[in-house]
Amino acid sequence: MSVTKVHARQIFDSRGNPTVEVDLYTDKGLFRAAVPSGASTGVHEAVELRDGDKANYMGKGVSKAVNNVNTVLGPELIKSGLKVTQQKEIDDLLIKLDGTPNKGKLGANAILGVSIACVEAGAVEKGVPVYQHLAELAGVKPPYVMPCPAFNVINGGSHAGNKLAFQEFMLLPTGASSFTEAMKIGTETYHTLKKVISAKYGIDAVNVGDEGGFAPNVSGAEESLELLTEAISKAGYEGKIKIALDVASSEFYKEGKYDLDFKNPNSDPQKWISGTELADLYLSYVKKYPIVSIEDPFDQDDWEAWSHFTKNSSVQIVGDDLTVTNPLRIKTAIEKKACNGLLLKINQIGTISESIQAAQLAQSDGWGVMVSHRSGETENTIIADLVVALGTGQIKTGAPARSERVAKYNALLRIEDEITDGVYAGDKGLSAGLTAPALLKK
Ligand code: 2PG
Ligand code: MG
Repeated sequence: MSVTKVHARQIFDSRGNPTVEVDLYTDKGLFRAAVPSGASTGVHEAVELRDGDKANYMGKGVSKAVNNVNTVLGPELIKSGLKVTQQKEIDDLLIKLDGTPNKGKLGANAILGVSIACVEAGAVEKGVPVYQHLAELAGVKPPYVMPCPAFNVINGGSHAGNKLAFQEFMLLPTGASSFTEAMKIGTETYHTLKKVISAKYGIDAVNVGDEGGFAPNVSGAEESLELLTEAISKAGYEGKIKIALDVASSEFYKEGKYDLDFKNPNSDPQKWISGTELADLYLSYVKKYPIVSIEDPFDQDDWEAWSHFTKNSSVQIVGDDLTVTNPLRIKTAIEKKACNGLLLKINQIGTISESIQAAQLAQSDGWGVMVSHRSGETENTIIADLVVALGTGQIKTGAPARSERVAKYNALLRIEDEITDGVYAGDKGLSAGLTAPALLKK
């Protein structure tokens, strides 16, 4: 069946900023999608169209993007007569209607809302779950792989009002036997961490950041890693939980150096460190702590530092701001051997078909692929379906707290409950340096 009506409106994300919601109708009913939004956005991401009118919503209104759905994308989609199951053709049409390389005319936020709503409608049209529809679109066959969750339990960087420069400290229950057990391990350790932090720093240190992780005023990464280690051991999960970092270092790259005190307006430029010094820090952490993955260790255009580090490290090195889910940037990263993991964010590229293409391009070079939320989220859970569909075995969608984060984890619990022949990824989705890009589907 084809689309009979499309209507977009402005709603709000988890940070209280406006975002786009799309209602799409077929004769099977209403299908609704909402679009997430980042804070530490890469400069090469597709354009999130904001009104820019400072008098309203601090310039963050999305009435233009909403209008683009209501007056261009929706009417043209209806006119095309495409069936909702023809996702690739639909996404190609949306891309063509925009006509720019970065979706700057109509907005990636407008386009993605329509793209997701079509996936939802397509699944119902076929009478299958969304993850199955997506797997069919991607050409991935069962058995389904349940991902290892990456719980972001300590928040820093641009996501928290503490001094910590590194943005995310994540717990990966790789030693669980199922996604359900991973949730048990993750939540118990999260609550244990809360006790550890409040005993050390007082109860005001357990306030949470944008992604539901704690945001204590620790002095730096090492102190955070110590807190994680203590919580893991107190919770009784030593060996079952590995650690991943998202440094989001583009946020503190200044004049060719890295400023670990970037939230201090009086930061001393003498103390900013080079890429090589930062790499040495990472290597010392990897030696001391069970770290298996480091995201955005260097600035989004500091290619040389990336290639050098990836060559010399034994853990998964994930491109986020570097690769922005964009096949062109991923190709360059493959050529330069800049990383061996992709962070997959659907709103960085703007359609579901291009997101699938990005994942498969990365996998073709043996990379790991971690499907990801944004720091500004909604109750939409499409990424839970997407990670199962792609079978990449890794998802990060915040701490196991705050409903916009837990909505995705809960969706995965439902999927695990439903599928009978699924397998839990554990650490098999992680690519590890040049040695073990263990693609689950191979
Ligand atoms: C990241 C994300 C999500 P943001 O850097 O990986 O955790 O943050 O959405 O702010 O870019
Ligand atoms: Mg990131």
